[in-house]
Amino acid sequence: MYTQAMDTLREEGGDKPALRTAEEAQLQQRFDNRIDAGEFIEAKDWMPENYRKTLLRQISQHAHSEIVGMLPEGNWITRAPTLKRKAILLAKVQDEGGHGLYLYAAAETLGTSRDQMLDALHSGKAKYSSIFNYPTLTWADVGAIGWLVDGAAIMNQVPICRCSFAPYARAMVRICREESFHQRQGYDSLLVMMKEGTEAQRAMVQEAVNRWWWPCLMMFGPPDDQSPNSVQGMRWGIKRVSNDTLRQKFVDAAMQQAEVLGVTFPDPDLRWNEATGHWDYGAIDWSEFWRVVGGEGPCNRERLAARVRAWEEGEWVREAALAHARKFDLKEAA
Ligand code: BYC
Repeated sequence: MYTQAMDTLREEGGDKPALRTAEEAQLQQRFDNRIDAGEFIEAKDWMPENYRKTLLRQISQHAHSEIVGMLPEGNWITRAPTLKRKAILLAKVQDEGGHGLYLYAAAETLGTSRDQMLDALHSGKAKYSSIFNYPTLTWADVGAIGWLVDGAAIMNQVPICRCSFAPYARAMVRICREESFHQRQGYDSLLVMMKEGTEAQRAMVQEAVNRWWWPCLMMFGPPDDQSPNSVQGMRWGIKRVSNDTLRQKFVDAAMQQAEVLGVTFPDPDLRWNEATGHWDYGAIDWSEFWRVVGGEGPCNRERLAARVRAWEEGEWVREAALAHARKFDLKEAA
């Protein structure tokens, strides 16, 4: 049932498919059967090279998103309005760092080291989510990120808990549990401002929601018919639900929550569709999405520079940790 089109072996430098050995063909068949049966693949199991590459592409991008995602909210830790909000924000940003580490560890099981992945991020080769290239201008942005960005992240990530690659699926179970609290804290923070705040605070919330809405819809990736990786990703059980389906589920859920909150979304075409049972929404500006993904978003340079600076300034910490580990090993060996 699963096409082998993407993982046909090619002779070095040529475009003629190389012949598979009988053993490789058998391994491939076993792998396909296991995917068909909905079994999980473990790191030590045989897998086609393109399955490994696809997973590495997605998991490293996901891990980088978590650690770059610490930056926009991290900017507000020193300016949180109360001790309670500061403690919540500190814990949330720290959780994102932890999520990055679970994911780097899952990617390492596929044979790429964390240093290699970080090199790719710092040199600008590796992608991370478009959403983190937008600025956090006011305190309401922190709530809007929690509600909308984490809300979109959960919508996308819950199906990954059933991803066919077990180390990624296991990491996602832990991540999703924490993400749901992240989303709730964001919603709660906005709710307090909307229900108990001043007129200026309500206006600040609405303004933040206006800025985050469209970029959040873009988080799910290009439309299904323009998503080059979807078909194979779904066949391999890496991706369980399509970009457009998840985007629609997100819009439907967000509309209900917006009503309770008392905010609107900046889209005159949002309309309940009796026939489909979903909210219709307006056209997404995909040229903006590709600009941001291509490095030309409002904060791409700032985010990358902050990551590189943190890496360089943290060198002495890595060296000290290694020296400590070496000393510990020597003591153990003595
Ligand atoms: N940003 O064929 P497609 C979070 C790229 S939230 C940048 O549909 P695929 C957090 C895509 O990589 C975010 N690039 O790809 C929340 C591909 O380029 P390459 C992290 C994007 O993989 C709060 C090209 O466009 N979540 O962590 O089938 C605080 C064509 O796309 C984006 C994840 O990463 C984008 N938004 O589907 C802190 C979830 N969308 O790679 C942290 C895991 C698409 O061929 N990832 N592209 O050069 C996924 O589920 C999938 O990779 C995607 C894309 C749905 C994102």
